[in-house]
Amino acid sequence: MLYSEEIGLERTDPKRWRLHITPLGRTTWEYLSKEDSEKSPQSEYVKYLLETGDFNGPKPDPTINTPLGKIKKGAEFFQLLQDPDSGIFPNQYKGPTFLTIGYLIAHYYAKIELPDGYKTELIRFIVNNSHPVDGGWGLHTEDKSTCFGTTLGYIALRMLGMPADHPVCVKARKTLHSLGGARKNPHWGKIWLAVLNVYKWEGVNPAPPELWAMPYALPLHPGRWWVHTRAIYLPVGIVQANRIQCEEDDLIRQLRTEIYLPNESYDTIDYENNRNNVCGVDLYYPHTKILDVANYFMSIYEKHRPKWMLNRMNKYSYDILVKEFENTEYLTIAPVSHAFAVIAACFMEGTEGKNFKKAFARANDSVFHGNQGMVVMGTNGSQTWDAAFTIQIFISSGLAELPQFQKTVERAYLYLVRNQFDTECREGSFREKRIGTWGFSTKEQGYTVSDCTSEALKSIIMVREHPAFSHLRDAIKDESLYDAVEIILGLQNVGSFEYGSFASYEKIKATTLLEHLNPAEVFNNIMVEYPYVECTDSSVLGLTYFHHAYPHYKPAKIEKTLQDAIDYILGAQDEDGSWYGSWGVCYTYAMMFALEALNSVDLDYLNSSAVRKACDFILSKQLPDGGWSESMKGCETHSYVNAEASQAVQTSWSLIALLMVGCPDHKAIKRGIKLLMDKQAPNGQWSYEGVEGQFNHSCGIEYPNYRYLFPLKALGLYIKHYGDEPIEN
Ligand code: LAN
Repeated sequence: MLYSEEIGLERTDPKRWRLHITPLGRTTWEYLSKEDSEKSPQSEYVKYLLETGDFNGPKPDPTINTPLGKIKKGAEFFQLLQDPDSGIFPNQYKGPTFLTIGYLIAHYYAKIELPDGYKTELIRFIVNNSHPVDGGWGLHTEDKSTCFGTTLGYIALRMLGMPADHPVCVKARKTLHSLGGARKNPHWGKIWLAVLNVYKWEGVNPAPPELWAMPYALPLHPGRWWVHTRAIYLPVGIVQANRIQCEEDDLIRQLRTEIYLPNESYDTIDYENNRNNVCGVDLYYPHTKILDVANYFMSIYEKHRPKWMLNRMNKYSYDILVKEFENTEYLTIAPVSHAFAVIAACFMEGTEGKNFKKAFARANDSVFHGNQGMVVMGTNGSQTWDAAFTIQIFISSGLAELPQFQKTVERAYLYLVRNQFDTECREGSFREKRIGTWGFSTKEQGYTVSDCTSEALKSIIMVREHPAFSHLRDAIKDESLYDAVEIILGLQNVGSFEYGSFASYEKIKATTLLEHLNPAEVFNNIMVEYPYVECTDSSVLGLTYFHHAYPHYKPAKIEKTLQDAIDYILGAQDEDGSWYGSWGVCYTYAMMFALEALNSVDLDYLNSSAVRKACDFILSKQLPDGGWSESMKGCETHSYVNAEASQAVQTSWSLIALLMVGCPDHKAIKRGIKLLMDKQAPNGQWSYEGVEGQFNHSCGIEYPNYRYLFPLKALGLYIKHYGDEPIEN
């Protein structure tokens, strides 16, 4: 039973929610009136997502005992989660707890009410994800309570209308006080507190917009930072330099008395001396002395910045922000930057301003409903990424041969075709060429991701080469694939320590020494791009597929790129045979990608000692029940840490890795397959067992479609190697 139900919290009627989806994959939730909801039926995937109780899953069949039987049942289930019109698999891409606050403060600042039903469901989500023991919140939903998470969770509940004497608030406040009170927030927390007008700007380390006006040649220029950090600090610069704050009202006055320790008072806190005062529990990555010195000088400068300079900097950085709006259909890269950008636009243009209105209209794109309630997600979805894996896995596991599964592939393919970028970014927005590539979610969001492009490219080639889909071959032209390839080739890093690798969104543009200036305190590796082994693996896969399909297209260049990438991957392998994964949990995730990439250039168990070492590592982690299970703790500690019990996703990743490279330990593999099959419910469903993804070494994020997709892939590979024999005890 959900905690919100246990304590009798109000909820909306799940049957009245509808999910609107555009052909470009934009998702927005609407709560209909009772009459309207009776007129329009709810789609199956919404019933599933909200657990309304009347989801018509496939007919359960407890007699299935072959891998192929399980694959078909699993695919039958998964198909129902696809929106037939757009081809996407909408899902609540949840985990981070620091995103809803921006959405709420942006509304509060602009004085605009939330849509119907949202408040009730946002409250439910926060309450359902509070820590079961102390009632606080962490950085992500499976974390221990932190000052950052608890402050933001508490304030969000209060802004959403929960009274301070509600038992949930009383408990959370107690935890917040035990963590030192709101004064102990890390940088991003302090910024939000200051914008809400419950903390003073003197107590926030500066992020001046002037940085943008420096010459680009300087390695420090924000245009060289990691795209997310850059996109956040651009509007933050405006918000902070202008000391933007919500108008004081009763709630704000009350919050000022609630979030600090009982013996502290909002008016007497020495804000300046609290700039670097961060709760020990939160402090993953304490900032450096260099940053302290830089902050010291920047804050002196800020105090004396002349008005004319401020106006000039406002204009200068707002011009760049407007370009970011235009490049992303007003979404900006993700919800943190979006909330700050909406506030900056409101300040610069007012609520009648054209850019403000357009940006505000996008506020609900990342808000997603689920059975636990509503939450602001890490991005506006995972549409492209999921579509690409669906295609690949439906084809590789043989499902695409069967007529009843072909529509799923077709729809996902057409989604990818529609969502390839076909315009360039505005001049002067510090963005690279993007025509021909794909992002993680939608075309509208507009940010090229190296591996998303490569996985999409690979999927498209797979469909075009498959006889069942010959009628769709011309939905995309060869030239459009060449565009993608050109950009992938250009994304390979050539610097000395990362030679041959691929980063996430762009080529590495500045030294990692910039990490010394990372002000965030709760995330590592956010200042610049880094080489990522998974991104490199996917790039290898995209390029090898392309190279086989188009052997005459720049073969020498592609072969050289592949060779360098493979050398990078081999060089990045740890002594014990493992690879550290940055975007999934953790070693298991990276091992799967790495071994598939190595296999695509014909390295396998027999001919490669690196592969054998990797297989030994994986086998050494198999649990007595035949499965695998890695905990997200290892992401922080950079070591393999077991989770409590075997998980279908982790087991699939390990099996895929072993099967890809022909690991000969049939017995071990078969035990894993057996566990995977046993975990499937008779109607084809696999249940959630633990967080699958992560970012910046500290934050967990769920990928709800992984538990359907990767088991299908593992089972499909098993059949290829060992046939479709029944697997009994
Ligand atoms: C994602 C999600 C997808 C992910 C993969 C494609 C899986 C990866 O291989 C490349 C990086 C990428 C695109 C990625 C980057 C960082 C994101 C956007 C996220 C983990 C989802 C949320 C996160 C974003 C930065 C959250 C906001 C927080 C900050 C620290 C800025």
